[in-house]
Amino acid sequence: MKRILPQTDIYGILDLPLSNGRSNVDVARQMLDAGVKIIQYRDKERKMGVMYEECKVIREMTRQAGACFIINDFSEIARLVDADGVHIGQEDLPVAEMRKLIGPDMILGLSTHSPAQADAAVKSGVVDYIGVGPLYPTKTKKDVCAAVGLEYLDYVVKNHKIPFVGIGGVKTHNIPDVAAHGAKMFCLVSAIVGADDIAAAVRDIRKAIHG
Ligand code: 3NM
Repeated sequence: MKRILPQTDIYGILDLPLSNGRSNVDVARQMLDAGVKIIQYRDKERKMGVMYEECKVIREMTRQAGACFIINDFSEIARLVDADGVHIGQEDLPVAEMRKLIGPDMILGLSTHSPAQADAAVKSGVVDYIGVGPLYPTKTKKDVCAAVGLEYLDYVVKNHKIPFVGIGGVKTHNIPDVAAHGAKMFCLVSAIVGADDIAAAVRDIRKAIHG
């Protein structure tokens, strides 16, 4: 059956180097306990075997919590652990090829950084949601372009119906601006995984989103 990205306010992404010494499993546990309903496993450095073992555990945790589990880049791990989807970037495999690898039912997400990339993602017919960013400067993603600003968000809101998540330098204090430009789903990486108290950070973020 086709899997669907939940309509939810916070899209969580794991990032080990920013997690203050806590493991991905530990951070995922705290995010799930705080009620985060989408978790993406994103690791650019470690060995496949390590990632696989962690993803197996996080898959089980997300399933029990009724949360969606997305894996960045590694479709083979996603298939092996039965993740709900895969997220890729502009320089990864073409989305049509990735769709062939993961089959029709898994969720496919794509990072986009410009109107042309959003148009292409929608036109492909195989992408289920897009990342829209980086809205503000960020150091979390190493190879990403400079901040694209809220104009790009405006373009997506005005021209496309595809689900999207606003990302990149989003913090509690700028959420009202991002929301005012039409975002409904927000991804904050360092602001969540780097927080001393993840539950409190998620509560504050929700207050900023919902007023
Ligand atoms: N993707 P932080 S920006 C993973 O624009 C990622 O596609 C981006 O981290 C994109 O909330 C980003 O710490 C990192 O700024 C976002």
